[in-house]
Amino acid sequence: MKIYAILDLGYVSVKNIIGVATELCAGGVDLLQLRAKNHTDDEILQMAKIARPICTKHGIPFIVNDYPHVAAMVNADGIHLGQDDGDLANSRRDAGNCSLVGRSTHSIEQAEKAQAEGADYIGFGPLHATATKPGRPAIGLQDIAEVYRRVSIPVYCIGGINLQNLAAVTAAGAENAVIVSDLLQSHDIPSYIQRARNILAGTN
Ligand code: TZP
Ligand code: MG
Repeated sequence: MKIYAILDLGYVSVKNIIGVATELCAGGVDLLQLRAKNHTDDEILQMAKIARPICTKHGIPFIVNDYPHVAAMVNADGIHLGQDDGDLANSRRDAGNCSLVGRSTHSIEQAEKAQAEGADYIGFGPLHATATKPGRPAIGLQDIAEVYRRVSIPVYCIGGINLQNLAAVTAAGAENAVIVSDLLQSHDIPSYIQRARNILAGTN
C-alpha cells in the first residue's frame, strides 16, 4: 500500500514548504505532489524549485499538479492532470517526457479511459466529499474493488480519507491512498504517517 501526499498550498503556507515537504518525505510517504491553486505560474515554479530537491534527497517521486511546463523546468518525475486538463501524451511531452502522468478520475469509466489514454496511474474519488476539492460529489466506496479489477495501472483512492476511515477504505479494496488535509493539519506529520502505516498493516 502506497501513501501519496500532496503539498497543497490551501493548507501549507509558502514559508512552510521546506519544513512540511521535509517532514512528509522523511516521514515516509511514497510520492509527493505539489498542488497550488490560485497562484501564478512563476510562484508555482518557485515552490517547485524548493520542493523538488527535498524529494530527490529522500528518493521520493515529485509530481506537479496542472503545470507540465513547470514540471519540465524542475525535472519533475511526473505531472498530475484533472479530467479537463488536456491530453495526456501532449502533457507528458510538455513536461519533458516525465515518467509519471497521473489523471484524476471520478468513475470506473473514466478510470478505464485514462488507462487507455496512457496514464501511468489514476486518482479515484473523491470517496467522501472534501473541502480540498469543493463542488465535487462523493462517489462512495462501492466501486473501489471493481476499479481495481478493471484497470491494471496503480489506483490511488482519494477524497476525505483520514485515520478514522482509512481501515474502511482498505477493507473496500483500496491498495493505495492519497491523504491531504487530515495529514497536513495533523500536529505531528511523521507520527501521523506511522499511524497510517500501522492501520494499513492491520496493527491498529
Ligand atoms: N481530488 C479528488 S479529492 C481531492 C482531490 C485533489 C482532495 C483530497 O483531499 P483530502 O483533504 O484528503 O480530502
Ligand atoms: Mg488540474
